[in-house]
Amino acid sequence: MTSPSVSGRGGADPAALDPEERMSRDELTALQTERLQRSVRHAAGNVDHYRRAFADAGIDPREVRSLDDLARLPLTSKEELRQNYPFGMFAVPRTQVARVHASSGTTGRPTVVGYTADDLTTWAAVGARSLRAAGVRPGDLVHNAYGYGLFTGGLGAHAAAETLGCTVIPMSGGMTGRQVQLIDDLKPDVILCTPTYMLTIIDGLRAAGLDPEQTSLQIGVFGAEPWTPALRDELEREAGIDALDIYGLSEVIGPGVGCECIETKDGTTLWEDHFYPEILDPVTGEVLPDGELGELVFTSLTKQAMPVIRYRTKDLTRLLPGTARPMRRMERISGRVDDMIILRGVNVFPTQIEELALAIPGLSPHFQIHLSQPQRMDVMTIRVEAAADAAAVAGPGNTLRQPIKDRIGVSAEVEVVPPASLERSSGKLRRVFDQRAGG
Ligand code: DLL
Repeated sequence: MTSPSVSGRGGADPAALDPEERMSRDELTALQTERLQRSVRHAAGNVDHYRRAFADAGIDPREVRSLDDLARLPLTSKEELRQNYPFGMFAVPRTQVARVHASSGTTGRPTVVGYTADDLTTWAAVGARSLRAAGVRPGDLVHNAYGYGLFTGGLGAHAAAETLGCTVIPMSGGMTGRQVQLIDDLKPDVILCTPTYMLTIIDGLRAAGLDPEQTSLQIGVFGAEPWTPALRDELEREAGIDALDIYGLSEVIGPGVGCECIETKDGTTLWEDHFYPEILDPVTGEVLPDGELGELVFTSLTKQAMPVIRYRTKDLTRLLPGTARPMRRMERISGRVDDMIILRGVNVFPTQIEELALAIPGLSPHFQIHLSQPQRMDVMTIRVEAAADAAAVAGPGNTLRQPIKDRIGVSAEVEVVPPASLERSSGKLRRVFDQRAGG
């Protein structure tokens, strides 16, 4: 599924890579093992939660010698981080914490994460490594439209680009008209934002009478929400850019846990020298072999302020062998366990709808999924905008209903709505609106 480079940019010069990116699997395993031992002792020695969890599981942290021993350690959930709100998971005194971020919990308390000055350096380094993998080069002008503030995207991507040696435009999200103007005036090479916000920027360029394909932009590094290869094709075609996938989460470090490499565009290479991945069966908690679909779990190997041991991300993916780098890749996230819709017993992810809607010429990628329960029966209604240039509005809706039935196995109502009528977001987009009892 490798799509060719649109911008003509290729992979990084091997001499520019970090030594860890070129390590053989054996060298990497040795480094991971040594770092794992240190990280486990650091967590168990300095965080009450881990001290207790290890004791409850009857594990002496000094017994953790190999990567295989990891499977014996207790898992960590977001709920446990919440229970230790705000600073209970820190392994260093608060005065040594240089910065905090918080992830916006959709319900209840947010999760606070912290970084020492060294952690911030590590984060900027893996972020710079990510952007370099995506084809960004020192000297590039980078338009950063991830939100600045407690959200990890803006400041994380900012430090990554600066560390790589780029010139950064700290736009943050929102004020699309202004984003469009600055893209036209400053002529950035690279844009960083969520993939759905890039769609909004493309619409904004058009509304301003500009041709999105003709801007100065060559590369977009998109993440923070699930998106599909079909949306990559759309963004590449509409904006004339290479569109690369960057992954991360606040609890593990932020953007830059892994990133796609421009020379292969075949899934996110995970920076395994800092974050050790496992895939679990989300129900039984059993570790699954590489290649199997399950919940992604990370153990931090170098973090000081807030080490995480076997943290359950709730993201569903599979681990794949390395290609552009010896480190392993993961397949695009198909969705979060939380976002999975269970409709009359069938599991549905918004990414499946995205893929099918994008295959129909008269439809746009802007859609919402509404779930309701008239007469106690679950009903899924897809509200999707017609493409701006669609001749007929009613026709394409019918053409979406059938592939949903054939490919996903559920019946859905499809309402085609006028262009630009659905809500946009400058950050993570909400796709699912569940009005069912208990939804
Ligand atoms: O969204 C980190 C980030 C910022 C990544 C900017 C990339 C770019 P959180 O707000 O803590 O951190 O949300 C983390 O977002 O567990 C996934 O569910 C989702 N996510 C992040 N990147 C991707 C991606 C940031 N590339 C949660 N594909 C994660 C799919 C993603 N989902």
